[in-house]
Amino acid sequence: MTLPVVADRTVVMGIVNVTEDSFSDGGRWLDPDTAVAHALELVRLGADIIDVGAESTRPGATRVPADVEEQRIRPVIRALSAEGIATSVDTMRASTARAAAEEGVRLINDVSGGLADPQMYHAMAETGLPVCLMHWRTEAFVNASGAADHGGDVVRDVRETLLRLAGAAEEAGVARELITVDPGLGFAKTAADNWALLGALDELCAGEFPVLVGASRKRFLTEVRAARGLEHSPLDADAATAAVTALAARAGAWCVRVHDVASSRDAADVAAAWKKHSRG
Ligand code: PMM
Repeated sequence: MTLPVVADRTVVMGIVNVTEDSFSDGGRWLDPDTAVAHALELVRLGADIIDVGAESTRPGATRVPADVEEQRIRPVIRALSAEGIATSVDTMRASTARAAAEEGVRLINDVSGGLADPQMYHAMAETGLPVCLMHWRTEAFVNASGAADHGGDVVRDVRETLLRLAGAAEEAGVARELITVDPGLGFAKTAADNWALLGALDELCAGEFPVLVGASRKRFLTEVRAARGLEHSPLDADAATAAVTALAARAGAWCVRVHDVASSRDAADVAAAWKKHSRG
């Protein structure tokens, strides 16, 4: 299997959370048929790949049992694979990653960077699938609340930690060209941490591994409107998300993971056209 890429454009990953409690769309796509229909609509609007997750990491969330996670994920990935649609599985469990691989998934997206389950790197290697390793400095891998100590330099911490995680994955047998990384915006990070990471995205994207950016509807983006006294629910943050997509694309991000695919695909296309026509 090869890494999902689109020539000259940032890949747009559409989110389908088959969960009860994700922070912006919890419960809406819990029924497999509804989840599949939503995914098909995201593809129509321009998604290149659909990220299917069954476990929320919102503040206050608790872990979903492994069997429930697997039961939620299997029918959705199976149906999308049958339609020829590329999927990724958002999971911290090796067993769920293996189940998703059986259903034809094209990428394993682990927000724990392979640390939550000691079997994960082996599962990644065995499936031969591309992987995304996300930075999340935490002890428990339960929910993303709180702010971790990043040693006074969050960019350095993220860069060094991701290289270490990638090294561990490689050691377990994951091919280097199948490894992608993610700074983990909003995962035990303050708004200032998130902005510092976005401000350093050029630098992060110039590193050895393709970079995925997951800013969609996160709290630090809702704060842009809150600062002006406007409505600022997660759903109000899609324009800010699309702005991040355009800038992330410009910085060289491989992929953006978003809820509102239409606006981010527009942004990715604009960034691609801009780059194509830029002089020098
Ligand atoms: N964020 C969430 C879930 N999965 N995966 C990656 N690779 N990067 C992210 O930033 C990320 C993720 C939380 O957002 P959601 O609850 O809306 O899916």
